[in-house]
Amino acid sequence: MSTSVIESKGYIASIEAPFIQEMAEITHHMWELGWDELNGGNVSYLLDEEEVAKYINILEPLRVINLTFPVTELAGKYFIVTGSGKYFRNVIKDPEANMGVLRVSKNGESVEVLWGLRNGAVPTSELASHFMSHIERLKVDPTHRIVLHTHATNVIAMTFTHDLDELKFTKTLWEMCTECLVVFPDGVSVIPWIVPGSSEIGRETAKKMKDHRVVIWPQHGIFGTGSTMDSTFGLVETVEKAAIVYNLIGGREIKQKITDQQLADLAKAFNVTPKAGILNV
Ligand code: 2HA
Ligand code: ZN
Repeated sequence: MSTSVIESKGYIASIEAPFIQEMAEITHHMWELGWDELNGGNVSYLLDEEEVAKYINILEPLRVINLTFPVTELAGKYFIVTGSGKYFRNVIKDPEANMGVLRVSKNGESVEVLWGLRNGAVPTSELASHFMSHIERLKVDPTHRIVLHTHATNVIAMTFTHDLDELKFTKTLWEMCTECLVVFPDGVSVIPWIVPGSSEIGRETAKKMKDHRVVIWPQHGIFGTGSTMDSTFGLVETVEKAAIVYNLIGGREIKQKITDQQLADLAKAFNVTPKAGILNV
């Protein structure tokens, strides 16, 4: 934290912060895809203190919001998050009203709002799932930064007609497009239907995050995680693409498909290890 930032308070307009721009762009893009109707979807992005301090006054929090689920593991960490009840459609028009930059308090029991969430807005209703997922992903991947939840249309549709066993679900997705196994060799996980916004769905999602980057919420949507906005969105986009193909095929007769041996050959060629228990080779 340089003194010039403290003394001058001459912050470069916060709105120009690359992390605010990235959030505004991705929410707009997902809204355009039709995935985030109304207030559907939420994104959280773990930020470096130095990066935040370049654009935002980190010394004078605007207010404090208590958490119903303590997250001591995240104490002192900075996030930009979408706001509860806010529409992805509106983020790009007014980032400061629809998103917020937060710092988790030292005891992990509250967050300080440093920027945004104007007019008393609060962080996403799925903050429990986001924070608990960040905790688990950081344990297995120190480069982890992003949790992205969206109502990807075809993934939702697929959870009506496909078996929800996650090994079977993963295998079908791998079979739908050749790139899938290479993009998510770790597969996707699926939790049971649970009331959204609850700590319970947060805990169940986070349990899966110990060994998956993608968690599907049946009849609701998808959680994707990653180190960058590009890789996280790309992962979700690839799962959704496979689900589109699955739904396009519908119940029609399949005349040929990628065999297990071909999937194994693909994994070898691209040097990835397919999640165990799926391929019969
Ligand atoms: O309203 O997507 O899961 C935001 C949501 C809840
Ligand atoms: Zn949702």
